[in-house]
Amino acid sequence: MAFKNIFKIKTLSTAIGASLLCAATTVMAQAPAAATAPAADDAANTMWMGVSYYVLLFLLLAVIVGIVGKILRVYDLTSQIQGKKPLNWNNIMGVICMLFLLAGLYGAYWEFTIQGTMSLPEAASVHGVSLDRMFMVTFFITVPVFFITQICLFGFAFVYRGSDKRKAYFYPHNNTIEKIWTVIPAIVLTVLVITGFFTWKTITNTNDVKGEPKAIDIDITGHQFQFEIRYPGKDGKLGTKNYTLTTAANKLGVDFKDKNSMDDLVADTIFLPVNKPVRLNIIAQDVIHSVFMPHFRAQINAVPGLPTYVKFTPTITTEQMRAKVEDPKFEYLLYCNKICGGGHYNMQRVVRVVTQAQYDAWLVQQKPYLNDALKKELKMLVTPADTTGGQKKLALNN
Ligand SMILES: [Cu+2]
Repeated sequence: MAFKNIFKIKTLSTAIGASLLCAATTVMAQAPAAATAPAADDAANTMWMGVSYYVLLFLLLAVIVGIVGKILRVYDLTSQIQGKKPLNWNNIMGVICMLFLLAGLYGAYWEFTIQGTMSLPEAASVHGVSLDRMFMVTFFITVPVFFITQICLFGFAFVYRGSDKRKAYFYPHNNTIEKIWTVIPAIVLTVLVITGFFTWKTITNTNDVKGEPKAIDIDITGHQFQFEIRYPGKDGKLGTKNYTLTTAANKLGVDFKDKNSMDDLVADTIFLPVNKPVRLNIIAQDVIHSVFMPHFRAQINAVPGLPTYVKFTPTITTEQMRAKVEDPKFEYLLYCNKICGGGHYNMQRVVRVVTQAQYDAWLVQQKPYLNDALKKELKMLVTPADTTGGQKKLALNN
């Protein structure tokens, strides 16, 4: 359908009718829901009404633009019939281009000043600093290019708009210009991509590096709607898991045939010693979740059946960051950022970066994964009847 047909009277009335129907349905659907819905649903309702509001506003704006166009056309034709000078569409289009440029530049300024203040505080991990550096380099290269090209594009459309006083100069080709705008972006992009590749390589290499301290392994298991946290015990090694061993007491399916599992610990909060490498061993039990720690500039999916890893070294303690952001209640957080179901919004754990001494003191207070209920289930508890035989009964994993 040609664009001009959109404004045919039949199409226009159909669009208005559909919009009114949509508005009425939305309002009617929301009214009883809002009256009965618990407070937690209010945000979702408001959001939904917000979307309908903006869609309708856009349609209204489109209709207004269409009507103004029609009025101008009618005015133009009437003027021509009356023998008056017709409208100068070149001027109108030139002014529209200039207004669009000014509105766009103000929008970009607003983005930088208002949205910019909402950006994250400084990176709190070693690799986060190099990621931020890459971001800033890309930003300082692309932003001037953005402003120059937009100003030239719309500025030229305005300054050199069609006029009876001058004739357009036919300038079909210039090899030098072609070379400049091909070679310079190619070089810049190659440098950015190669730098990015090496940074990415160091981030995704989760193995321990020779000569550097061994990473602390922490087990993170995502399920609807929480992350379970398991720390290695004194041996510093996490025991293996096997999903077929999952029971009510053995929620993570830890395999106790592996001796390393015996002293593993469970925690509610993730404590990390500052300046020590940490490796998160990640998996999901139901749907895809994601382990997202924006302050450490780290994110990786938690996938059922596919272990993923993320290794990083925190560099700023929670206390130091509280002072930096001037918020005594600041906490680093680990969020799920995959929309994984109804309780997704609340799927998070506090991450606290502390000194080595604070970490050691905290770790000894954590409860063992192998608790009494699990020992009972695995028939590892020694009952008086067992002791008479002088042998401990140990039936692992049934
Ligand atoms: Cu999730």
